[in-house]
Amino acid sequence: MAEQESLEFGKADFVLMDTVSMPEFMANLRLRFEKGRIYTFIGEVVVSVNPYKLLNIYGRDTIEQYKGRELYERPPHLFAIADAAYKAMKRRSKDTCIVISGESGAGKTEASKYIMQYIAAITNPSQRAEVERVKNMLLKSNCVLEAFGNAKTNRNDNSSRFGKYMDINFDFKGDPIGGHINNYLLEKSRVIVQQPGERSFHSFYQLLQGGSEQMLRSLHLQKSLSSYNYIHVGAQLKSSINDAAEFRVVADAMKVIGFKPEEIQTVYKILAAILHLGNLKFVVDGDTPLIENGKVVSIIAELLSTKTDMVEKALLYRTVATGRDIIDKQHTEQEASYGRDAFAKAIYERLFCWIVTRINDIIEVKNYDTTIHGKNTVIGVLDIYGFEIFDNNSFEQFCINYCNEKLQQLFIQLVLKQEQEEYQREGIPWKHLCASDKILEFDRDFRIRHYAGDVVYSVIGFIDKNKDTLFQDFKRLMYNSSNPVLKNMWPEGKLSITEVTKRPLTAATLFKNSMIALVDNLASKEPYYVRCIKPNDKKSPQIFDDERCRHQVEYLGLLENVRVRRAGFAFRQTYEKFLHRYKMISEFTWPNHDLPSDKEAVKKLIERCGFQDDVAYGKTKIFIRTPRTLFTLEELRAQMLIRIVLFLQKVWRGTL
Ligand code: AOV
Ligand code: MG
Repeated sequence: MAEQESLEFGKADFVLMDTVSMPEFMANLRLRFEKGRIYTFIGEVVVSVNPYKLLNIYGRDTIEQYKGRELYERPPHLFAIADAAYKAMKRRSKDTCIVISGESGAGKTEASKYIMQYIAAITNPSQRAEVERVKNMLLKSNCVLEAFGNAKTNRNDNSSRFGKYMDINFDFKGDPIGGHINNYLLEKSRVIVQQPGERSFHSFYQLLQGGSEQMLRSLHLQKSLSSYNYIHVGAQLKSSINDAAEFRVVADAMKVIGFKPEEIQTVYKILAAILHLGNLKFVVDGDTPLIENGKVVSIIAELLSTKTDMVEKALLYRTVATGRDIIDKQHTEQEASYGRDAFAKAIYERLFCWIVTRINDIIEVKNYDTTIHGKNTVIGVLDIYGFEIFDNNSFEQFCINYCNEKLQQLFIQLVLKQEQEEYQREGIPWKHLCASDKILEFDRDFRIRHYAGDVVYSVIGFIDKNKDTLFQDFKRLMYNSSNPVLKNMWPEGKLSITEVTKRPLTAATLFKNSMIALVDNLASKEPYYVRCIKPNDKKSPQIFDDERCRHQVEYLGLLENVRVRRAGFAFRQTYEKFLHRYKMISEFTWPNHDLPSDKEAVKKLIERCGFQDDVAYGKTKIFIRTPRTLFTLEELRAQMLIRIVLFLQKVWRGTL
């Protein structure tokens, strides 16, 4: 049980509810939210409600309170979970992972950043320069990835449009020595079009608002956002983020991480080339499409370090092999527009993947010899795009929601499995419990009953996005760029038309495979969970929308989680810690016991209080079934402490 805060803040652990019911769960969640207590435990799971305001609970003093403490010793907090994952990794050399889930805007990304800050703050006490460097890079990589992978959506002003799994590697001392990022399917369609009220990726606005006049001039850009077709929908939106200031922060971060000046320059050139591509117009002359604004083609060619006529050719023709002949087939206007957009999306996606690869090159563990230094262990932090339902849901929402579906299944499996394993380890019999499995149902109009709600998917563009065709000509164009940074991003452009025979896997297949690998990876580690809840749809710190919250509690399976936890034993503690807290209750254990083991002493204490039917004795831990027993123990302890204090006062005054 979490250290008891005053009851006015509600129950710090849902397993301590008097009855496991939705009304009681919601009343506790609401009370805690209103009192600014946004975190609550369910055993070892942290439930978090987005406060939508800055809370003074992440500072150095709070970090100190959690450092090295057991999960239950302090009030619920992300830091308690981070510390538990860190301790398991350090003490037991276990690879652990922290899985953060919840719907879009529920607070996953913020949670992942606080967790990383915590880990950075509690490690490297000896201030080794190399470890400090690694920590700094791990933290700095976040803002670069957010600039290129996050965007304002109607659900969240800083919505992650890619999935991120980050491993942090630790040496035998428990200090970070490197890391690795896996990124999952970026929502690249956003590069060319956004829904009303949404923006493209932050990076475009940052460049236009924050780039110096001289830089913009060299990129042939002007500050006015609405001049660019690809971003004009979101151009008028007021952002809660200061794009110009962020531009400088991101540029600085790229420098600190170790991006070379020519690499940073290429990043800006690619962004500019994409904006210009969006302004390209095709006109039809007879059957032949032509480019209306030829000047733009030469700007794109200059930015991508290639030739104008080659860009033009790639936009208007595609090379096809018919038998032994190779011919240039002219596009229709529709094909040319499709090709242009596919190219813009592809170069942005390639840029994003390249940024991740570069960060990985730099932060990857180097020169670590396990034969000398011992095992190198890992904590993984998963922050993925949350479940989302928009007015118009397409292929991207399908993938995002599929991903959340997989994670939910994993949660159900692992929470049960973990509980089962703990009992087996401790030699306590386990009764099998069924969690309510939620299975996908398809009916014909692409309505899918997800665990978090029904979603209707629009079929328009679905197949195209899944096929994700990019004409080979664009790949060759990029491979032949005289800018080596760009060329390196497109190695497959090396292949000639006759060598490209294999049909590429569809986007959905690639995504599915990456999700299977992710789930296998998570399942091989010891998991810790943060379950995030969004209190309202207005981004307001004041509103606790009962209906919205209840829905999330339902689909996240939190009530089942409490039941699983309580069906077994609500509370467990090592014998040593248990005695430390309760030994004053019994004359057999106070001030010290003379029994052969702590386990025997705990048995004696429990029998003395008459709770023997409500507990089980594991190998190293005592398990208590009902919270009532725990409360009574707490009450007895409090009474004894008062008596001890009174006794000591009398001794002190000499009145005994
Ligand atoms: P998400 O990661 O879960 O959504 P975020 O972590 O981006 O959601 O949170 C959304 C916004 O809520 C943030 O930009 C903050 O303004 C606010 N917020 C979240 N957590 C906190 C906190 N602990 N303290 C203060 N404000 C917070 V998505 O990426 O859309 O699924 O794909
Ligand atoms: Mg996010």
